[in-house]
Amino acid sequence: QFTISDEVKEFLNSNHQLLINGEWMPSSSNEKIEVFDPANEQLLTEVDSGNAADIDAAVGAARKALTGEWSKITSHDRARMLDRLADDIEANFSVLSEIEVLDNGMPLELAQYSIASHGTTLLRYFASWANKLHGQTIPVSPAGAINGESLTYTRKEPIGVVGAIIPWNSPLIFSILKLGPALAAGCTIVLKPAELTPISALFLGKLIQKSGIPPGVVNIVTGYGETAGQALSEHPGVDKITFTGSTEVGKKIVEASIGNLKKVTLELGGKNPVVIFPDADLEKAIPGAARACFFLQGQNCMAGTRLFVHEDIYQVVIAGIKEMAEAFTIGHGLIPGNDFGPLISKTQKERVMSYIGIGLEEGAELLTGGNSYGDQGHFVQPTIFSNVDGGMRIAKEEIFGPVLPVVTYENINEALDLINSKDRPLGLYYFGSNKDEQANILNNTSSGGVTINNVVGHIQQKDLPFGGVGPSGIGRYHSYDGFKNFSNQRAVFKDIGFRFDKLFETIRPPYKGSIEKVLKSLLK
Ligand code: TAP
Repeated sequence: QFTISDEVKEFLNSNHQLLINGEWMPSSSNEKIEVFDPANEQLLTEVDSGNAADIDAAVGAARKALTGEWSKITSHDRARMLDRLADDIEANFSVLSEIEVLDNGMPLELAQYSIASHGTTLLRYFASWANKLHGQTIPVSPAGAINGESLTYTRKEPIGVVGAIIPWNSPLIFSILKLGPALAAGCTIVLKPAELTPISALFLGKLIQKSGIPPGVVNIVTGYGETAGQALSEHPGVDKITFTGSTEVGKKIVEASIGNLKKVTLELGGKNPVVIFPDADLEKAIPGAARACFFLQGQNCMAGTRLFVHEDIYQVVIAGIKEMAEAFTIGHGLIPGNDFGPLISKTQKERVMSYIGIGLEEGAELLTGGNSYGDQGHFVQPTIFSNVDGGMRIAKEEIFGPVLPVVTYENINEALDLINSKDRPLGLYYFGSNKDEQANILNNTSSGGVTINNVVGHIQQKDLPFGGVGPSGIGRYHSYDGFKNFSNQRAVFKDIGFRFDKLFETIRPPYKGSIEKVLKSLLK
């Protein structure tokens, strides 16, 4: 019922190898990973399975490129190359969107929206920072200085070789988001896509080859997390890991990074609360809460998957969200009109179905959904549980699927208790108009970001720092903050001369005698 374009067919049928030092080469294991369309379980293609030896080769290439041709390219030219890459992504917009749908299962319109609104926009945004990596000029007054203050400076230098490990839920966007700031800052990179969705990164690799970015600056190693991902995190030649995925794997990455004390930026999971107050504009809050949960079938780190509704508006809200959940058209993302895709894999579907079973066992009331859908593909219906107690597992554990537990509360203190009953999430969504209550929520909760009366949220804004707190992450993405953490700040101090008598004026009498001899010999 849908067609795959000739260009995408040709790409899928091609030999997918690893991009190392600007060349496509086979993995040293010669093993392959099969890639399936999650909507119909058909084999799409196979990619090479990179292992530790391939990671080592890719890191070696990235290290060589870091101090080679790439280091001589000006920041203006780096910006130009990233802009060229964004142009090429836009020129291949329809092919890339189609690949993203086949690989991940998301509806075509969503793939198109995310590439346009998020992918290339952020790439161009980071390109625009490349030539603004300014250090500081700092007047310093060394003790004993005879020529006034020294105008000392700092310079921002690339942090080095970056290892990027990404999940399957928005594969193309995550590839772009990892490449953008690292390359803009002058780093080189080894990218490890998720084993379930490696295809768009490989297509991107072909565009990178055409962008003028020198060989070895971007290396792409497809492979399994426990082998390729682990080897990348442990590798002593990697200076920083930028990771998006589960909290569990995030912890493994921190452990693996200890060997050479890599810098680590982690965007992890969470069970993000959505709170609707009685004075909320329900025309916004109802579709907002439905989209917050069901966007990408709930497989989204920012998904609002715990809904807390004031008891006065509870019935209206759940009726509205039920209507929206039942209006989704489930099916293959390439069939026009379908707006609700499959889960990524059989394992993920089984996990979600088991949580639906847990919800029923816990005594929650199934308002809608609750079943898998169709006879092929990993579809699960949008599912809503009402009469949920905040302590139930479905209200506390991250399901990473289209399951929305709805809990009622009577007053703001109860709402705060519900929000805070789970460790700090990536995002918090708030619908309501009372300014005191807004302040109360902000002052008495903690999360990576907050979105008020909207669900598009802080994640979509290129200028806003995005990331988690506590178990939902370390460090920030997007914005200047997400860019500057790919640089080291190096202080350069220039001697401006000093005199002992001036220096000794600054030392208090009891210490003078004891340090005079040492200083004289050191500063002769
Ligand atoms: P993970 O299992 O954490 O996988 C993420 C990436 O890490 C994949 O490339 C995976 O490789 C790799 N990996 C697995 N084990 C590894 C190891 N020992 N060392 C290094 N890398 C390893 O997450 P997932 O299943 O893709 O996504 C689901 C979870 O990610 C959810 O909990 C969700 O909340 C979170 N998530 C968070 C965000 C943000 S923005 N915070 C975004 C998306 C997802 P393979 O897949 O190839 O094995």
